[in-house]
Amino acid sequence: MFKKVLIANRGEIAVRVIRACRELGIPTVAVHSDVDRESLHVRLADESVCIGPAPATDSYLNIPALISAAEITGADAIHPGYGFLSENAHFAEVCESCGIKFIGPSPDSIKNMGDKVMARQLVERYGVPVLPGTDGPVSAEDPGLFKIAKKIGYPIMVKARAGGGGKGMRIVFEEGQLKDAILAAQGEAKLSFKEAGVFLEKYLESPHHIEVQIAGDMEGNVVSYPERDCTIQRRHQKLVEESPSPLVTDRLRKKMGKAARRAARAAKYVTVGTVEFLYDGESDFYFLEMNTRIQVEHPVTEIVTGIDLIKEQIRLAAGEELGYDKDDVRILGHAMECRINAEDPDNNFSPSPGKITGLILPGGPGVRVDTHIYAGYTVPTHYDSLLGKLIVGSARGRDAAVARMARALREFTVEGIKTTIPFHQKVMAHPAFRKGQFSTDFIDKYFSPNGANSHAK
Ligand code: MV4
Repeated sequence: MFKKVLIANRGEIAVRVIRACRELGIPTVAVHSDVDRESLHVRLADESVCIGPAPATDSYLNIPALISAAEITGADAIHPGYGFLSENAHFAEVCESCGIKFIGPSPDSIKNMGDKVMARQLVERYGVPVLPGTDGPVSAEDPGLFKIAKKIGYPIMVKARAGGGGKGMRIVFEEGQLKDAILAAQGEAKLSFKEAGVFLEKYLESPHHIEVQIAGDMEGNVVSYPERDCTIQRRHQKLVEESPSPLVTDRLRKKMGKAARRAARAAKYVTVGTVEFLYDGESDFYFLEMNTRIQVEHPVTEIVTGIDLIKEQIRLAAGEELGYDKDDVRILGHAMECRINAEDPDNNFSPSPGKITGLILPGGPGVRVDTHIYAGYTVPTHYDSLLGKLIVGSARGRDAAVARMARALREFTVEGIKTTIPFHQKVMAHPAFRKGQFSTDFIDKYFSPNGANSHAK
């Protein structure tokens, strides 16, 4: 096992990783930027190192500063959290070449899955269903373009090969829109990812976003966990996640689990990762992408299985064997997570940083809060707006979990800044949500741009 772990991240995930290390008996090193000196992860770690000024490019993305901090403190492993350098194959390579274990998959796994064209091809060869699409990048000038598109069939989605998070994507309903869409997606992809390549894929209308957590060890053993439903999103930001999905039957769960394990094998995956699928709501699902990191919503799976995924991740990175398989993993009830952001839901979810003057965290049966905030903490403007996650679980199923979430949201009080708590209360009260009847258009369909909800529509 590792002697000391450096956490190359901030916020709630840094706190979460420190907690797992503490329980494993591993000393921790926090790193922080100038403005994060008073952050909770700095207080909870055994040691801390300031790695630079507030902008992430100068601190949390500063590879030389991170490697120096690990060397100075004698850390033999780095946990990247999510975001920042967590899916950066170059960083994983630098760690490796410095004799520091990157707590994540190999640089090759990260590279292969980061390229959405390669990922599609790789998993398809392992028998994972993918939507009809191109095997490589396309150009607006390609003389065979319309023929290729016709064969896929409209509507078509143009997607960035370096994509993810909804950037560099365009929907095309007819031939006349195709070239402009390719050019626009290429421009956006170039700006966002410094890589202009785009590919075509059949567009699936009003799908469900279902993802399957997987884990793999160095012996090639893989396991899949029950799915998470992440269909409730706004502009590609997930807002509510739950497990199991209200839509997924036992039969479908088995099929998706098998497909996810195949994708994990295709990537030669070690540690924990996630296979994302689009589900048509009837009988078919398709590989979307693989996330080669721990995700924000991992606690939903932890609550519904009783397995600590961060501990699993660290253990597997250290070379330990998985020691169990899919049939050993049980669904213990229903779990749900609401992301609590420093955003004003009545003002188009605009950022709301500032000082938290008062704070009451919810508690009681089946309630977990993963957060780095405290009364007196100032939310900086420089980073994402996630304040924390409210996670609930109930052995009695989805209705009980929704009731528990609504109860916990009522208790949750953050003073001094605006948060998404009132928005989540409206979601929990919404009849369609309560019935589990929603697809990716839920927010647009039921919540008007200013945040006022309408049950009438
Ligand atoms: C799609 C799709 C429909 N068809 N691909 C959104 C984020 C990015 N990872 C991929 N996304 C989508 N890809 C095909 N072929 C619809 C989406 C999509 C979406 C997916 C899941 C949850 C919410 C969404 C909102 C808009 C679009």
